[in-house]
Amino acid sequence: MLLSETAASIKSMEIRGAGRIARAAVEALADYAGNLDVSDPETFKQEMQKAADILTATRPTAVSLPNAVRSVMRPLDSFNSVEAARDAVLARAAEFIDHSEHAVEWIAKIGARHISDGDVLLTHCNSEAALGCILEAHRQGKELEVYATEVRPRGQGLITIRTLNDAGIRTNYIVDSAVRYFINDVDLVVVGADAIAVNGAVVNKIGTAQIAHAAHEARTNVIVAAETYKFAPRTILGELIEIEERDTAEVLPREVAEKLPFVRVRNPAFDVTPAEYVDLIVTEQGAIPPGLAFTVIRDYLGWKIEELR
Ligand code: RUB
Repeated sequence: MLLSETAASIKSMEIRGAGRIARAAVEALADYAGNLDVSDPETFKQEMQKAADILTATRPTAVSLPNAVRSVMRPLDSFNSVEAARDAVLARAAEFIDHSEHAVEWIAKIGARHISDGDVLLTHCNSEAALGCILEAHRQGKELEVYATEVRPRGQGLITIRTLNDAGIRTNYIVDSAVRYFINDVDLVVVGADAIAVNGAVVNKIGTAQIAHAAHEARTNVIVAAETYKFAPRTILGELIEIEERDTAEVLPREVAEKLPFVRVRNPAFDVTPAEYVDLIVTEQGAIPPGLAFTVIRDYLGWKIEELR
């Protein structure tokens, strides 16, 4: 069944990156809705909610996931037949996937405007949106060089350098801790996001905050490429974004850790970059300073403070 397979693949990171996670979850929900054999709309809604809960529990930090699920589930309250509810879910799912794919293309076009001919860029982790900007700038004929980090412990930098290499972009592959050593050679940092809080703070792969700090110190600009569905509505209420801590065996093999009883291995997958270290957030609706995060949550995600009380 696509639902449990997708949930397992997201959890194991076979499907990863906030945008891809959101699209895979929506596809799984649509498939589940298409095959759900129940006769009354209330049961349909309850079963869909259970499926949605399974998907949203897979990775807690990527806000794209609950935002995507919510946008597909939203029409379910207003139908009194299973067929109508099913059609609505399928239509919303198709709409979300189409929007998401176009959003990445728009972000690439808008982001590329902020990349100049001759720029040396630095990117961290493997972000479809961030790489989209770099690839688009390259397609436009801008001469670029990129520093790409390794991304301990899961090594997503390898996916990034393969993509950059395939595009023929001159790339330097460095360990995460070499960022400050090279930061003065870098003109612009381009990263993605798993979540953006109402105050403009950006949650992305662990290490992003250190990179942004080094960039801030070196007066190197930092741009974040993120679809509007990565903005976290519930941060309006002061809710914090949960940072996923993954299996410690990703960092240190269990047989080594077992012999070190006084050592506790920690493995947070994401960190929070304060808004003051971010110069621009490139969304599919345009590039905004982080201070305008609330307007995205209100105008594009449709969340109003008065409805959240
Ligand atoms: C991926 C990561 C990416 C964002 C944005 O972390 O931090 O920078 O998800 O990616 P992980 P995209 O590998 O743990 O999923 O732009 O592709 O949505």
